Amino acid sequence: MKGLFTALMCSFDEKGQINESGLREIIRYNIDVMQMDGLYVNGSTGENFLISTEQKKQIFEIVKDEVGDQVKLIAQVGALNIDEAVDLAKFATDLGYDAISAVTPFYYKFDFEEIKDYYNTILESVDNDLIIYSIPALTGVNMNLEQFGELFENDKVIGVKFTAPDFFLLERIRHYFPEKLVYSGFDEMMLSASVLNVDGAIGSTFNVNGHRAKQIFELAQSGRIDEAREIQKVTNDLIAEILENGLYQTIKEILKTKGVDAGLCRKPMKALSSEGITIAKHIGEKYL
Ligand code: MN9
Repeated sequence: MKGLFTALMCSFDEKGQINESGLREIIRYNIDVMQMDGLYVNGSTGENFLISTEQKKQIFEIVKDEVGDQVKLIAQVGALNIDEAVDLAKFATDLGYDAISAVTPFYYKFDFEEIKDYYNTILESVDNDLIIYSIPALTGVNMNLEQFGELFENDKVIGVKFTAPDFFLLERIRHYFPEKLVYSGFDEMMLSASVLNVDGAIGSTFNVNGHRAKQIFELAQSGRIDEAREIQKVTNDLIAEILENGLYQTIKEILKTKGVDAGLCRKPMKALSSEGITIAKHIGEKYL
């Protein structure tokens, strides 16, 4: 389960329905061209919080069908409706997903006991390993070292997708829990996380920039930091331009220039203007 996982995108049509052939093309591109070690399915980048339970299941099915056992698969099942989270966890486990992952429950400012109960409820219902998805900037949920430690006491909690700029906490987690899997979640901070010996990374920009991401990770692992920094610099020039133009929309537009039918984003995410499309194409030509 170590290595680089693409935070998989999904192709949607103008009506917001899943474009199955487009989704399959995104998957193939990530495996065959980007050479990713695995896919993280139905995370933020997959627009998970904008789609129905049925669509989530459909995506889990299509991905497993396309991938088989070619690369590792992680199913993000977290949801505010705990019954839905359990249902999705069972569904993905039955399909053969290598692990599940669940975002910390958000919106209602749950206390830690409630967060722990949420994870235990999901874990008691399935025979699968779980990776915590921590992304405080979007969820408002900040867990400290002791709280991560408490969740890690359950052997089925095998790791964390750490999407935060808190390198003090990341280093402490790495130090105290060497047996757990720690994934870097912010692509623009990947080198800093890699230096702290994370086991892998999960990222949206790997859909198009997977080669550089892999170089950064491997160079950092072999201690070639100067070279890794150069590649992180170019990567961050790219990410800055992508963020400026609209994160997921721009990645999809770049995928289209590679012949991948990445489709549109779901509402309320807006479509790129014609100027935005031109900018996206230029970004792709310049960096990819
Ligand atoms: O899953 C992604 N997080 C979100 C990881 O999209 C919320 C990251 O890959 C970011 O998209 C990326 C750009 O900030 O680092």
